[in-house]
Amino acid sequence: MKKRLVAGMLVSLMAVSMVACGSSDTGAADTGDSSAETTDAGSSDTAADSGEKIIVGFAQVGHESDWRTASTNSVQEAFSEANGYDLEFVDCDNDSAKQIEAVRQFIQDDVDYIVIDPIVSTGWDTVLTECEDAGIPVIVIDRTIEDSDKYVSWVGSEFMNEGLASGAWLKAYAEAKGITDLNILVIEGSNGSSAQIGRTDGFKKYADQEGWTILDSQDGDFTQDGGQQVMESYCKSYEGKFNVVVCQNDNEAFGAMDAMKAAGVSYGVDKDVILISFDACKAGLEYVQSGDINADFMCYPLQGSYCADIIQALKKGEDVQKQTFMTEPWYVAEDILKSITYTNNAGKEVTEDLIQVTDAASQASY
Ligand code: GYE
Repeated sequence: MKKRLVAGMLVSLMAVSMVACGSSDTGAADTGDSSAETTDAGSSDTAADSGEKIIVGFAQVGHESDWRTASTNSVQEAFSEANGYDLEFVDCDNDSAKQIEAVRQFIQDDVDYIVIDPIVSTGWDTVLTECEDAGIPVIVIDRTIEDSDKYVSWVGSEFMNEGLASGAWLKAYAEAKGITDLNILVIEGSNGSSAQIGRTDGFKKYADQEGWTILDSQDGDFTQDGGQQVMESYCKSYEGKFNVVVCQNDNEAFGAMDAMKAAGVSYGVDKDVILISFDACKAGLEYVQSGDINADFMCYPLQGSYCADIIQALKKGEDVQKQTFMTEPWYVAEDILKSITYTNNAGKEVTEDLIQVTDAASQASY
């Protein structure tokens, strides 16, 4: 396909027909605009209909977590040859320089569209300007770019709301259990990623407001090894001093559980430590169900079909919306709180259900 067709195409912020899929309990697009027309994700025309392959370059973050594996699979499925695409996939191994290089290579290769899941949220304007000059539309998925708007559309999660929800849940849970003194250790995700920034800031807002003590907050790089190493050192430095551990993704939580087990610290429902996690992948939800993780805040990774729908819309010369948010449920181990109410990042007070994990819920996850 000749990409120059799309050069100069108007990309509007206005609500237009876009995508939405899934059920409310597994993640879905939230257009944030009730007037937006929606269609089932994946129902759009495939590129195969037109005969010519659409070349897409995808600069993926890496392979650090269950979330990431699901994301990669979702994009590879959406941009399969059978669907009429030729996908250039680059695993950037959590290396920002490598990711910028991958994007420059896509420009050299004259791809039709570039998809980026940005490892970090800054440092993008120069290379995105190069994409723009080459007339190649860029679609951003998952993490956000904060220092450039030279992309046509972004699909992902409101990480700040995930962090705020975790804080709102901990406040309500501690009250319900009569726990007054919260001493918290945080294992952060990869530093400088918008997922880490949003989850950290959202949770910290509650910690500041409620006067909780955050004893320490270190980078576990969203990996199981990272979570284990940080937790091993926490168990030594803060022995007997903490009763909450917040892991910014499930894989870190798996590592942290191993480290706590080895140090003789118990975690989960009515144990020494309240354990909070994010992602709610299948294995994560199984640990919520068994009571090892107290609460898990879902982040929905299956964004490939949304992305393909955006490309199909661009190809037809249609406007696309600048942002599409995933809708994400919150999962808990116990049936003691039905919902949480908090003020979200848009300044709106929302009440959201807490879902007690069942076999069906964990098996339905990614
Ligand atoms: O939470 C984590 C992954 O960017 C939302 O990256 C994503 C995060 C996800 O490695 O597991």
